[in-house]
Amino acid sequence: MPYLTILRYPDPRLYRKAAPVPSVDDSVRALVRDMAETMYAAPGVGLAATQVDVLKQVIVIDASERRDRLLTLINPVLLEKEGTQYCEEGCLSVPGVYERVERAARIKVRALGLSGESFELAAEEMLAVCIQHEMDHLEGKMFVDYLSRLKQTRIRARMQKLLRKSA
Ligand code: K2U
Ligand code: ZN
Repeated sequence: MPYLTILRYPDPRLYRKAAPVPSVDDSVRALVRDMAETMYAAPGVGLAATQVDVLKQVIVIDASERRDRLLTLINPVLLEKEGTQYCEEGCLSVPGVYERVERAARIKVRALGLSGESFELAAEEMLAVCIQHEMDHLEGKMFVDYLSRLKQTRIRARMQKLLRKSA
């Protein structure tokens, strides 16, 4: 399967909410495979299905050093969050933009894995940031939405200029 196309901010499709996956079947596993290939090639640390124009609650993440530990979260639910941390974030849908965002320091999530099994995961530091970032994507929320209006305006103009250049 060729790499999936990643939607670019401020594409309105990035602001849609993803629907729960009714059953983790082969089509969902094929989507995960294609998303993972697209994420590794970008390269990125995570990718949400919304970013590839698929409104399913599916996230792939690989925050490992050797890029060999793929984490798949299907229908993720945030169970607990604690503390705060500030981390410089980027987004494959907003290339070249890195800004500090406040996130919960520690989280616990419940999700389904590739076999449809339910699991719980406690995360902190970068993994917690990435999971919150990707779960926002499933809600149709972008990390730039946490920034000032002025910064959002400047980033929007920069992305539209980038789009005109590549057209
Ligand atoms: O959602 C995405 O576009 C993937 C992000 C995930 C991410 C967001 C914030 C912090 C870490 C990961 C991309 O991986 S953006 C590239 C990146 C990688 C590491 C750190 C910052 C940005
Ligand atoms: Zn993102």
